[in-house]
Amino acid sequence: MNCPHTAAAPADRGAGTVVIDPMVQDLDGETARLRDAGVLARIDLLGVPAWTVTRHAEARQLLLDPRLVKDIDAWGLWQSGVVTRAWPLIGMIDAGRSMFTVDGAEHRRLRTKTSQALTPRRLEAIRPEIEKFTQELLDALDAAQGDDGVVDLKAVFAQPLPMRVVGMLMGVDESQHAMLTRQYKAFFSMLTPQDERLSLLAELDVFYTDLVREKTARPTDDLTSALILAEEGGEPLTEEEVVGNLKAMVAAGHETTIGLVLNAVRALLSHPDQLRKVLAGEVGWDAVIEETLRWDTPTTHLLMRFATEDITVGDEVIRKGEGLVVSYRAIGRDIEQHGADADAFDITRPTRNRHMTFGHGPHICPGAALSRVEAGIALPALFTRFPGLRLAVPDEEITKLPVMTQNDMTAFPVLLG
Ligand code: STR
Repeated sequence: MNCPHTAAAPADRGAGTVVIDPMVQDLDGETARLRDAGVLARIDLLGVPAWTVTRHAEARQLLLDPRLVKDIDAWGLWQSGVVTRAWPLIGMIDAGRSMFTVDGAEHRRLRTKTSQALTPRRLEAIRPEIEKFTQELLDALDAAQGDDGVVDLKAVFAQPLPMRVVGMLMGVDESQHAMLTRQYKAFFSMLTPQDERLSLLAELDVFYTDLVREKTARPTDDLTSALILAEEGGEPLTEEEVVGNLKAMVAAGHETTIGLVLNAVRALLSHPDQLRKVLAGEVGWDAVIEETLRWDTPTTHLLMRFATEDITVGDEVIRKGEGLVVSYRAIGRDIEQHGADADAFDITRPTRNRHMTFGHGPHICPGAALSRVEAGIALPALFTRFPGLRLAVPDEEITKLPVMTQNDMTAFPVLLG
């Protein structure tokens, strides 16, 4: 088999392998194929074989299993040199030492301060600022309408809002936001040549290292400064660890909430009966947010964990050294968990809060509460300001970006009404 990204041809993919489409032409079809391929499915990621878990119950169990680790050195295909830094998805795994890549006691050490800073109670303190950013961006939307009245809700609203919020939390100056948005767009896009991706990652490393050095010299009241300062009687994080956490939080905080806000708007506009119920106050915005998280997950596939021993799941065995992806989009559509109509968007669904979109276990998303606060402010504010909001093109014309791990729209053209 011809595989341009890896040093050698991967092992036989087997008949049941689902090839993950880098161009994301048919996300719903792919999600259904994954579900049909079994609880544990074989997938192909640009020529690299892996397992993925497609069901809620089994994913929950695997996410608690200490035999699965995030350390890339536990990956057989990496040890043998089959997968190298030339593989376009390597930046999703080999991302430096941080809470995203370390397990066990060290992981708790890397993560504690971040999770403490992002509790619902602590987030109440920044709610007024998020509300202010939201109002400013609503003004910007109004001002950005073209002669035809069309404006891109993604570029003008959904994308800058989470960037401002995570920038404020981490102490990243606003003058850098456009640069970061551009770099992450190129990082995630499969159209970016790998040498460019590697050099932009190196540039980001320099940027974040400079920021950490600046905050070390002149600490402020942001989370980056808090990460630098040692815990009472504790071991301080190293510069590399602070940089790793900062990178992970900016990337995650920025990218995923864009999807949550846009996917919710899209779902409501294509289900006007449900939008009416929300606007009439019959169903809360929290229900919209949770059902959107379940039905149209911002993260399609989360890369990757590695088995340190053979792990049996039903009839299949994840062999020691093999990689496991978690396919959150398929998991949200699990019929056993959500019923036979799992493919339907329904804000009154009884199981809408029982999704696993933020993960489970030690690595469960530390930003979950933040994303709920952001979406909980942005969505009602948007529909209050623009009650006649509607899509400027037929829903079928909305396209996905060529991003293998995220559910990311190219643009979301609307008329403000
Ligand atoms: C991007 C590149 C980087 O420098 C650091 C990280 C670590 C956190 C990752 C992030 C990555 C990609 C997006 C992730 C995020 C954690 C949650 C987020 C996977 C690899 C999503 O679920 C989209």
